[in-house]
Amino acid sequence: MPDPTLRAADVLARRLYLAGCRYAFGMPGGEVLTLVDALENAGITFVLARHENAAGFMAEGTYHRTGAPGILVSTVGPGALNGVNVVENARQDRVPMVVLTGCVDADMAHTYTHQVLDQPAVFSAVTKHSFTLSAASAHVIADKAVSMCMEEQQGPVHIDVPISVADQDALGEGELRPPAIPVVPSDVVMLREILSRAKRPLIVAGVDAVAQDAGAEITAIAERLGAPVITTYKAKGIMPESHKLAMGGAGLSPLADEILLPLVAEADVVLCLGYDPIEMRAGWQNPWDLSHQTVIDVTAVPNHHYMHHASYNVVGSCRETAFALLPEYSEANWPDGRLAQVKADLANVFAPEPEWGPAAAIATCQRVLPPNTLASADSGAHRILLSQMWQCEFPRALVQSSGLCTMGCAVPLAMGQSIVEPNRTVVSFSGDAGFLMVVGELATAADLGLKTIFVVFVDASLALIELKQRGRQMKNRGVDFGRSDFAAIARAFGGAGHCVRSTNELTEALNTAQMADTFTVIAVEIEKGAYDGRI
Ligand SMILES: Cc1ncc(C[n+]2csc(CCOP(=O)(O)OP(=O)(O)O)c2C)c(N)n1
Ligand SMILES: [Mg+2]
Repeated sequence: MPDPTLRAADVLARRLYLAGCRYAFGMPGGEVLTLVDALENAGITFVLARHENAAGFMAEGTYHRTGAPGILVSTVGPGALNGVNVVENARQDRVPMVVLTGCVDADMAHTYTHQVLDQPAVFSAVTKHSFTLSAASAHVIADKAVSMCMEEQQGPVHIDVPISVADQDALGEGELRPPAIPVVPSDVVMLREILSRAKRPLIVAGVDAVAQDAGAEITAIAERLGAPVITTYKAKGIMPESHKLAMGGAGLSPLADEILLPLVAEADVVLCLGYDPIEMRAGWQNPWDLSHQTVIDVTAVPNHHYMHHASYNVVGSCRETAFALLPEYSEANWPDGRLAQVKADLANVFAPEPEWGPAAAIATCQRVLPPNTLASADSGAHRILLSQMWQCEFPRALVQSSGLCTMGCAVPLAMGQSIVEPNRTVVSFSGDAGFLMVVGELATAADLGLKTIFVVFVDASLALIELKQRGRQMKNRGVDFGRSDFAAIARAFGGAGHCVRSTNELTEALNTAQMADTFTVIAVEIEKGAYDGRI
């Protein structure tokens, strides 16, 4: 619960105290008076030095004897700049230091310039990270600053503190979240025991598991535990999706979340392997409750995302860790049929339309194209449906931009794969707007003699954005556009083109495309609003 008596500066000061800091050094100006007050209230002695640079070296001195980060306090403008030398020294000498500078409020900076300069830009160059304090996130910023400056390689972190923010009530949680416990190799035995004893273990795998090629290890540990595996879109296929323990991909579909998040909530132990929530929507912010669930997070890098927290955090190779964690026995005991039910529910909500539509088209492509097909997806409504439906039997079977979600990636991603494997079936799936962003690359496909199949979902709409606009009861503006003749465009660039409006026509077009000696564009004509209720 928020504590109404705490100012943002108090939250910051208390977190520094918890990190073991007992001294702060600097020279105050009017802009940091609240900060100095808060530090002293928290039990941190403020030492007045005669120059900010010397203050920074005194702070470093305390670090050498206590192990806690040094604290440097400088006021706006000249005070902040006087500290730059020692801050860069801390970066080069791996000294954990929290650098607090006063600054004018953002609104004021538009009409007031005295002593004002871009302090975050200055300190970004000489620190591991520069934050600007906000009242709502003071506890998060304080926690991140402390952990980031202490992580390897240790160094300085900067927090710019606007005058009025320091005084504002801290709106966020007054309590500080317990940090995940970093795990040392000897803890592996204890974690293996936790996994062995789990009654309902569950695995979440993400992009770093793919980058580290951890498919075999993940499949082995899932099978040993009888644990269902949910992946991000990037990690689809890390374990064959036809496997009875594979629950498919998740991330952007509220429909899938309705089925998968309850399963996560039922788990008693969650093992995250290379799972980076950068791909996930808001439903995956803190999807578990650490008061009664144990979460073991095996990550490539320390957690700076704060999308979720874990009970234990192993920073390192998820492949080697998964191998090391493989338990000898398992007490797992998911209720009979529960996992099969989840798979059935997912198949049901993402079932193809009986006649025609984007889901019927996706199902047809998967049925007709060979099992070793390489697919890519663009950004938009079609991509969410595709990612939920497309069954991947091996890693990288479906590639896409799911962290940044940029349009215009599917066509060139597919072309790059066709260049390396010219005789393999490679298919890209794009929306009509995303395809038009990169349509000129068809000329490159022609130059290179690629036989890539480009499927375009033609709905004359930025469907995903139109859905959101309608969902907010807003007028239809800037989301509709004309239908282009994509088959004719393909022919104009020297490829083959088909325009299809039924599963039969699509089947025929796919078969022809696989025998063609040029690239093929297949325009899948669908209605506006075709994704309603389907993603
Ligand atoms: C480069 C870029 N610009 C804008 C967006 C925002 N955006 C996400 S989906 C989308 C609509 C894409 O329309 P379309 O390619 O026709 O796909 P559909 O949603 O209709 O399936 C837009 C504009 C984005 N993700 N990337
Ligand atoms: Mg579209």
